[in-house]
Amino acid sequence: MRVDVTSAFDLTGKVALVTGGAHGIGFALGEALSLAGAKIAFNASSERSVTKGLKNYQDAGIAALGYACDITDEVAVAEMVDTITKELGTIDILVNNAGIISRLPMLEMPAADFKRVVDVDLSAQFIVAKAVLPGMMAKNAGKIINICSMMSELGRETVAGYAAAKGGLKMLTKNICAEFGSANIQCNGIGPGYIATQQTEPLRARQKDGTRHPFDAFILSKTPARRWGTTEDLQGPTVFLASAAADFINGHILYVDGGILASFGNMPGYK
Ligand code: NAP
Ligand code: GCO
Repeated sequence: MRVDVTSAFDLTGKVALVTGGAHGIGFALGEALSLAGAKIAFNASSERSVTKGLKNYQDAGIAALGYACDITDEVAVAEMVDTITKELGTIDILVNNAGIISRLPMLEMPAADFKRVVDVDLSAQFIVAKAVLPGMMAKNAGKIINICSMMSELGRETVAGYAAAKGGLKMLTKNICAEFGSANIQCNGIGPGYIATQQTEPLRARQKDGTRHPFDAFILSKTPARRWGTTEDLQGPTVFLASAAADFINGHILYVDGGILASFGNMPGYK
């Protein structure tokens, strides 16, 4: 049977929830899913951020609905999902995007820091997925996309909690695949490379002497594309994984990284 490739990417009639969707990567993914036809519900950690996010969607001509809750709060998440279901319908697509990072040498990192990052970047993704799965099971269809990271595969100095969480998120993705694939629910991950957002601003910041943070040159040297990624680079891959075109893809982490994971870098001086 020939696949109608034009309609395979159409998300018309679908309800998508994007956590952390007020700005940054989450906003870009909500925008993309909306452009593919989905109705957008986005989450943010506060009403203030929801208000900012609503303006961002409005400026983009998108009629999104915003819901404030701390995604580590299981009761609040259940209430948010219930409200979205009543106002928009059963959630068909979940993008588990919200996340934080703490950058400190491990010996200086309080255990509370480590725990909070794991709580938000891993445990909360479990909480939100667990809240939306019953609705997906009732429809015998659903898409969960977990936003992973280079740190789902690699470590680096100062990000112990973040790497532990994102590594765990890769395995949670595979576990949801294993446990719910028979209910026609596909759970995959997107692993962005280094993307120019608020979260990575400190790694690109101008120094007192006018040069950029040394990390900027480091990342450009490690990225075969020789550039930082943009949030737009993540839009097509997300629509793809949220669509019927990816119905037989499950438990996969799609790295959108300009080639970082494929290369351990070139000799100094090589372009
Ligand atoms: P960002 O600009 O810092 O945005 C993070 C979002 O998460 C914010 O919207 C924030 O909500 C939300 N959030 C944080 N804690 C929350 C909580 N407890 N409850 C609800 N929402 C919460 O980061 P970003 O660069 O867009 O990154 C988004 C995702 O991509 C994160 O999971 C990050 O780890 C991942 N990622 C980023 C990169 C990169 O290079 N930027 C690369 C790979 C993966 P508020 O708006 O309310 O603050
Ligand atoms: C860092 C960065 C990275 C990116 C991203 C890379 O401090 O190394 O913040 O962790 O956010 O996760 O994929």
